[in-house]
Amino acid sequence: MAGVFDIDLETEDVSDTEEDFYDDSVTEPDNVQKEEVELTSECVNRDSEKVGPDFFELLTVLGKGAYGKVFQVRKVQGAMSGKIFAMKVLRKAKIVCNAKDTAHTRAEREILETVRHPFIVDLLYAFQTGGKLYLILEYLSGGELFMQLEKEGIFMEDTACFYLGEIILALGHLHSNGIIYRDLKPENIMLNHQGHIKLTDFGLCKESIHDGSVTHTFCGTIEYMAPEILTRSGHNRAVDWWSLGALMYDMMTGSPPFTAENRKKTIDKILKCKLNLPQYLTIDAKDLIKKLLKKNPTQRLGSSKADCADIKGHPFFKQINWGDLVNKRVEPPYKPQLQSDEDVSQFDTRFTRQTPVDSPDDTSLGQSEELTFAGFTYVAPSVLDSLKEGFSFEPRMRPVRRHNISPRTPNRSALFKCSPSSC
Ligand code: ISQ
Repeated sequence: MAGVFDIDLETEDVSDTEEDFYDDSVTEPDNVQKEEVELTSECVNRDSEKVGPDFFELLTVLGKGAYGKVFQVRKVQGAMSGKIFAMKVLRKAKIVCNAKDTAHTRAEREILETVRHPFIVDLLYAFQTGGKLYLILEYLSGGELFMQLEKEGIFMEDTACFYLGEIILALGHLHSNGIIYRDLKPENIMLNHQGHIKLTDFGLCKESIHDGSVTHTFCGTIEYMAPEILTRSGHNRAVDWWSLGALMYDMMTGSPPFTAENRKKTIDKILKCKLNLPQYLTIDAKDLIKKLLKKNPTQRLGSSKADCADIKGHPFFKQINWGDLVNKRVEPPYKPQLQSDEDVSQFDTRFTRQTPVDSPDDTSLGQSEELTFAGFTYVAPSVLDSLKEGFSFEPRMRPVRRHNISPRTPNRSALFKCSPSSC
């Protein structure tokens, strides 16, 4: 999880052309009686929303990593009681060991507070105990996009076009806020209950071991990483467009563009191998992949000041109405088959079968370490709004179709790998 977001220090202005998300043309009728209530985060915290671990009932384990766990939880007190969330729990002691991870944890919390976008996960609360940090995020019952891809094998081009379009809008929004996502990969792309994309950072810290070698510095998935990240030769937001190209290739062929039997060889291929594109792709798809997977970032599509606008204008996306897409007026290609708001059928049973336990950890850190996490606590403006409006959540029932999910095999399509002759 750490190491996912970068604050881009470039000061150039990347205009965000999709600020019209959500239709606010609906105005309140004049005859609605309104009571003015002033709500600040202090009064919410004092009266009803001094949120802590006890406010959440653990339901299911959704994922695990070196730094902690993600649970499905139900809020059992205060505002939004009964509603289902995802709760990401991080151990402070593991994070403070590494200055970089501390900075990244902070960055994640701050970025999720700042960045609101239809295709980026929503942060509702953040709080801490002596030993742990908690992030309460919207629950994304559709699971990982790549679970869907595993089921399908490959996506048809119009399906890939929809998902890539939503991802481009999310990345463009991050870039316009000076943020580089840097770690776009299948595990971080999830679906909500309707089947829309949500970028999350579910990796639970994949970047903690540094032994000086390129191979071991990156502990998570490296197949989607841009060459300039792997060589640590300095990077900018163009790295996200490389990763998008790698994802696009994966969606349409069944595996990432550069793969090998071990990490070192995979890195070698990313750095040196010529791209091999299967014949069955359309001319537009091939052209876009080629332009995104340019090893030299200055030649890569999306690297200009126009950023995502250059990609959105590519013929591969000619059918997309970007205004409709950002406002979720385009029907997703797959609607997750869910029984209820609590359904975890789209998550890996290796996790969901475990008994959920958030082990008590009230270890006190030293004063300076504690300062590291000062200001972590957070209540989202949307939570304050919901209190104002007397929010209530009715459980929704949905039709059911249970799937037998098979793990995605790395050699799902070994057909189009780069051959030694193309290196
Ligand atoms: C939301 N729902 C399920 C799992 C999640 C993991 C990480 C971030 C948000 C999530």
